[in-house]
Amino acid sequence: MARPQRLLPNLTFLDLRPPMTDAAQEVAASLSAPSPTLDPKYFYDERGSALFDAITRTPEYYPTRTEAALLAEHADAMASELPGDLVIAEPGAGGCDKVRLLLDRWRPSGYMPLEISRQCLLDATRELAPRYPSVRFSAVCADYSQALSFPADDLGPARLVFFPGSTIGNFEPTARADFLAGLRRLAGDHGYLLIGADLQKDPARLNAAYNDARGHTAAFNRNALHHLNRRLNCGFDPDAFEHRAFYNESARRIEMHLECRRDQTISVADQRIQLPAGTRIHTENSYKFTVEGFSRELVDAGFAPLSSWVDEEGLFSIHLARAA
Ligand code: AVI
Repeated sequence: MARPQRLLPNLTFLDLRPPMTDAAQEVAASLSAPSPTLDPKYFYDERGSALFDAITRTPEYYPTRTEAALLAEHADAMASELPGDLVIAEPGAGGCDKVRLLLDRWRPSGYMPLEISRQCLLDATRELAPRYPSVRFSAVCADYSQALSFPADDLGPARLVFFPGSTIGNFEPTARADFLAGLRRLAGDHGYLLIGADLQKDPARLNAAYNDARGHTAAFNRNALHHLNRRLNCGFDPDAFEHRAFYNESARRIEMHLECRRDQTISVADQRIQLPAGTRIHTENSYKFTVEGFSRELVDAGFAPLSSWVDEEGLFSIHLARAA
């Protein structure tokens, strides 16, 4: 069993060595399926993360700034429903940006970011820990499945699992139910969950958010192909793909696709895969919720909803629940 290393007086680092997936096999299988797909995780190399950051600052992409405003406005009301002594656990914490507001306002006794990118986790926590000397930082390098089976500490302070950004909307319904049940395990029997969920709304508003005028979302979508070219030498011509993003009203989700404008043959894992002009590679779904529907999903996962907060325009929701 790996042991935590002390990096700073208030920072430990535990490396669970997330297993490497066989990207070549995975990509070959998903691209040669009758309806080709790519896992959205391939958006995120260094450039993809920078492009996502740029998306969050566009006027059209409302979720990030709406959620941040809700957290700032209601942080005290949230704290009033929580025990005084808390450890915040954040799976997929990335650069630990969104938690800063909670660290400032709540001064929890501990913060445990769980993140697959070792470098990103080390950089973020080395920068953050000295600013909050009263907070114990326990950084854990882990993939989602390791993060969700990280043992709950039922003897210590209550654990609040923080999962912002409506990333939950990027899971398919069955995987989402499993993931929420995993968040319940991570929270433990005395724990809590604070989670963001983007709401159903006028399709025009949603379509604009995923087709920003500056073209950052289109570049982000195509970046999956640049990333795979670099990593697996696939030979995509990314400029020959059109970004397509639209709200599918019956499935209540934004779909993102890359549509091939001309015939292409790419190669991966010793396979050559034909992509005739007009082929669409489905790259992402982003499900949109209602407050009531999402609360039901929380109940199904073993949580008791406590409160939810929605902005005045009804764009985005934040839910606080405790372990049932
Ligand atoms: C990370 N996730 C919540 C974003 C979303 O809105 O589903 C990813 C994204 N895709 C295109 N724009 C943003």
